[in-house]
Amino acid sequence: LSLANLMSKGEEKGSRLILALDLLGPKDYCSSRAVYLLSILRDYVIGVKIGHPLTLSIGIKGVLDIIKQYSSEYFFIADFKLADVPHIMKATVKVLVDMGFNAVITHLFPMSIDELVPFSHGLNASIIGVLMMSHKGAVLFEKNLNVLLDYARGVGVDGVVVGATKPMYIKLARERLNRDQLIFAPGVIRQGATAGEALKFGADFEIVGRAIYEAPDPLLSARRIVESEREALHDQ
Ligand code: BMP
Repeated sequence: LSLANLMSKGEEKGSRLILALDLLGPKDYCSSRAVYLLSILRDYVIGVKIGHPLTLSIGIKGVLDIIKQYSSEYFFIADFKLADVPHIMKATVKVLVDMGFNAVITHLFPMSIDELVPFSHGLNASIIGVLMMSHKGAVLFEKNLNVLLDYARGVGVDGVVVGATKPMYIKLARERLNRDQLIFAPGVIRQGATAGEALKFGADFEIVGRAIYEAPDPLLSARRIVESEREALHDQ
C-alpha cells in the first residue's frame, strides 16, 4: 500500500518529517517558493502535505505541476479535510489521486468513509482520518474520541492525525489502533510541541509547516528537526 512507500522513504532518509506546504500569497511567488523549498529539502523531508492555502494561491494546475515534478522524491498528501457523503468522498478522492496525490486526509466524524477506504486502496492511495486536532478548543474531538477511535480502527483507515500538542492522545491512539495504522502529528514547534516529542509517544510522522517554510534558513530548520527526531527515537 502507498503508506508503505512513505515508511520506506522515511527509512531511506532517516526522517519522519512531513512538510505542510501552506504557502499563501501571489501565485508566481508561491509557485517559485514551493519549487525552491522542495528542491532544497529532499534530504530531510519525506512527504509534503498540500491543502487549501497552497491550492488557493497557485491553483489546481500549479499543484499538479509541483506533484509531477517531485513525485519520485516525496509522498504527497492532500489535506482538504474532506467531510461529505460517501459518493462525493469517493469522487473527490478519485480526482485527487488522478492528480498524483498518494494519500488523502478526511474527517472521521461524518462516518462516511466505510466504502472510501477499500475504494482508495483499489487506487493504490491511502486514507488518513482526523482523530484529534491540535488546537486547544477541540472539545468535540475529546468528548467523542472513543467513538472516533473505534470507527477509525473498524473501517481500517491507513492513518490518523493526532495533534503533537496532545501527546497523551497519541499514546492512547497507539494503544488502541492496529500497529499498521500510522499516526501523523501536526503542531510541532509553532503550536508548542517540541520536535521528536510526538514520536516518543508513538506517532510515526511529524507534520511541520511554518517552522520550516517561514524559517530564515528552511534547510537548517528541517535538519535540526530531523536531528531531534533521530535523538528522540534513539533514546527509546
Ligand atoms: P504549522 O506547523 O505551521 O503549525 O502547521 C501545521 C499544519 O498541520 C497545518 O497545515 C494545519 O492545517 C495542519 N493541522 C494542524 O495543525 N492541526 C490539526 O489538528 C490538523 C492539521 O491538519
